[in-house]
Amino acid sequence: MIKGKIVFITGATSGIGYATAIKFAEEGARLILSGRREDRLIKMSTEIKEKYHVDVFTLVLDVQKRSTLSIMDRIPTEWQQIDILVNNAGLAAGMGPLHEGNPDDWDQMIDTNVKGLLWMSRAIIPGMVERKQGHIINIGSIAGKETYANGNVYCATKHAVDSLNKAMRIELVNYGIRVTLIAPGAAETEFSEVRFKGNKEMAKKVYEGYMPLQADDVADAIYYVASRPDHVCINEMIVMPTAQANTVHWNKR
Ligand code: NDP
Ligand code: 8X3
Repeated sequence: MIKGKIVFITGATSGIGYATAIKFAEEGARLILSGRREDRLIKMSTEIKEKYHVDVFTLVLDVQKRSTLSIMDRIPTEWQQIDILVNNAGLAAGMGPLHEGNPDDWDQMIDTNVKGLLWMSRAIIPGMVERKQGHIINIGSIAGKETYANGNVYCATKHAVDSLNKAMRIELVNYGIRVTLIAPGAAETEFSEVRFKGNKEMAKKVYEGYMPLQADDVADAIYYVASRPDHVCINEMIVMPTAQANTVHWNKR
């Protein structure tokens, strides 16, 4: 039962995070939505409140910042009992061989995908431990299960998410807290536009010749794992486009 639960989604301003916010709003959750783009947060908060009549609290948050560790100080008391944390904020920056890589891109991916997830988890999980209740849903990737050419550092960050997901489950099992990894394949969001630094042509090519996942498909998977009975934990879910067998084999027209 999701109605009334407090769900904290990072990276809610776009793609999978945005679709997840809508999905949980449809089911009556109370939403804490965060991201760096305040204008988007304000717009989506207004729309969600009007359309779904649920409570929304927004937080402008750059998860790269170590100050994320004190995020609870920015959350009003009535919002502090977080039931579900969706560690979704993430990105790929650039694509190319490691020996030609841009260290600024590496910093951004490591600081967002790995350290951001750590700051968030360190800040939110203690409350769940105290209450002996909660669900952490980490958004990994097929890139955390396999490594593909020119994806080196992005793949490494998602492998780290995979590993941290396992660590959390082991360390939280005694507290009745569920931990789930959602590992999607190619999903058509702003992901590739971000990866290729705003180059829309290159981004479009990633999704040509087959039907990629849509953000809603991944949001459905997130909602599915969150809405199982309390005694059921889906440890991991790999969600792929039917046309993508793995990071190498595709059925493209
Ligand atoms: P989008 O680019 O559409 O969305 C990414 C979200 O992350 C945005 O809301 C963005 O918000 C947020 N974000 C990025 N950096 C930061 C930051 N430093 N602090 C806070 N928020 C941040 O991509 P997706 O929806 O596709 O990506 C969501 C997650 O899914 C990522 O972790 C990605 O790695 C993963 N994923 C994506 C796949 C795909 O093919 N699309 C496949 C597998 C996994 P803002 O810019 O406002 O901060
Ligand atoms: C995003 C999917 O295959 O482009 O995590 O790395 S992929």
